[in-house]
Amino acid sequence: MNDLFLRACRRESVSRTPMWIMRQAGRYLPEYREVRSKVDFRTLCETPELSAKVTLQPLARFDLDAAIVFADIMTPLESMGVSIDFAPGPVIQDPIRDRAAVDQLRIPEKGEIATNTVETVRILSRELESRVPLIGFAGAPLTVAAYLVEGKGSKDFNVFRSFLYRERAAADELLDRLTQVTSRYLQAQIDAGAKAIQLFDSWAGILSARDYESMILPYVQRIFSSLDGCGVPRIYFAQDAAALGTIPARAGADVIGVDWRTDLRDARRLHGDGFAYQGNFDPARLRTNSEVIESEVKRVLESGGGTGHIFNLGHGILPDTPIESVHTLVDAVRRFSSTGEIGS
Ligand code: 1CP
Repeated sequence: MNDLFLRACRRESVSRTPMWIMRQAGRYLPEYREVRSKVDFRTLCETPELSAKVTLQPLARFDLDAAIVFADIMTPLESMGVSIDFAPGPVIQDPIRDRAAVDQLRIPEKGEIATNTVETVRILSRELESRVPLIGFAGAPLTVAAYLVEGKGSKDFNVFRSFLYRERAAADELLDRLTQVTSRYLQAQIDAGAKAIQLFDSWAGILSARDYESMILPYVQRIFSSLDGCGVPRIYFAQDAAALGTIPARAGADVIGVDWRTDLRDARRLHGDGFAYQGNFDPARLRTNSEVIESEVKRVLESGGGTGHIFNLGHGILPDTPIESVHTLVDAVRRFSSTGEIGS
C-alpha cells in the first residue's frame, strides 16, 4: 500500500508530500454527475456499491494518496430519527428548537449507525488494500448541531447561536447525544477498515474562542479521546478557526487541518511540532491558470515545511472547478515536493 499519507500523519519522513482533496468525489466530476443523473443523493449514500464506485472515481483520474468514503456529515443522523432532505445541502424537516425535540433523538448502538456507509467502508478497505488508505469521517458536534437547529446551511447560523446561548440545558443534551453517536460511528468505521478519520468542523468559525472553549471543546475532546489507542491518525479540520487561537490543538487530534486563511507556518508556530498539518491551497485558486496554480503550490509546500505536511485544499473543492486545474495541481504537488528542494 502507498503509505505516504499515513507516514506524514505520523510525522515520519516521506519521499514526497502526500495529498488528497477535501470533497474529492463530487459534482466537479462529470462521472459523478452521470451517476447522480440516475439516483438522488440519499440513494447514492445508502447504496454501498454506488458510494464505493463514486469514492473511487477521483482516484481513477488523479494520483491521490488517500480516498475518503463517500457519505455526508448528516448521514448518521437518520439513525437518530432525523429526517433530512438534500437541496443540495442538508435541509432538516423538523429543525430542533427545544428540549422535547432533543429528548426524542435516539442514541443508536455502534452497529446501528449508518450501516450502509459502514458497509461501504468495508467494501472499500478491501478494494483499496494494496492501493491507498481509506479515510473515514464524521461532522463535529457544533457543525452538525448547527444544521439540526438552523434547519439548513446559513452564513452565521443566527438561530442556532441564539439557541446555544438561551437553551443551555437542551443544547448540552444535544451536543452530548451527538458526541456519543459520533464516537460510536467513527469507531464503527475504524472497525470496518478506515485507516484514518477526519472530524469536519466546517462552521467552527461562528463562535468566539471563549464560547467555543466552554460550550463545544469538551465534546470534541470526548470524541477524540474515545478513539485513544485505536491506532489510526485522527484529523481535526476546523474551518475559519483563526480566531479560535490554540483550541484546535487542544481537541486531541494528531493532525490539524488548516483552512486557506491561515498560513501553515503560522499554524505550526502556534501549535508546535507535535502535530502534522493538512492544507491549505485556496480552492478558489483552481479557477485561475496553471501559472498561478503552480506558484501557489510551491508556496503552500514551502509553508508546509515538508515533514508532517499533508497537502490538501483549505476547504472542499468547488463544484465548478475545471478538471484540468486539478491535474495541474496534482502534478505540481508531486513534481515540486519530490525534488527535495522543499522542506526536508
Ligand atoms: O447534489 C449532490 O450531488 C450532493 C452534493 C453533496 C456531496 C457530493 C453533498 C450535500 N454532500 C456531498 C458529499 C460529501 N459531503 C462528502 C464526501 C465527498 C468527498 O469528500 O469526496 C463529504 C466529506 C461531505 C462533508 C460535508 N457535508 C461537510 C463538511 C465538509 C465541508 O465541505 O465543509 C459539510 C459542511 C456538508 C454539508 C453539505 N452537504 C451537501 C452540501 C452541498 C453541503 C454543504 C453546503 C450546505 O450547507 O448547504
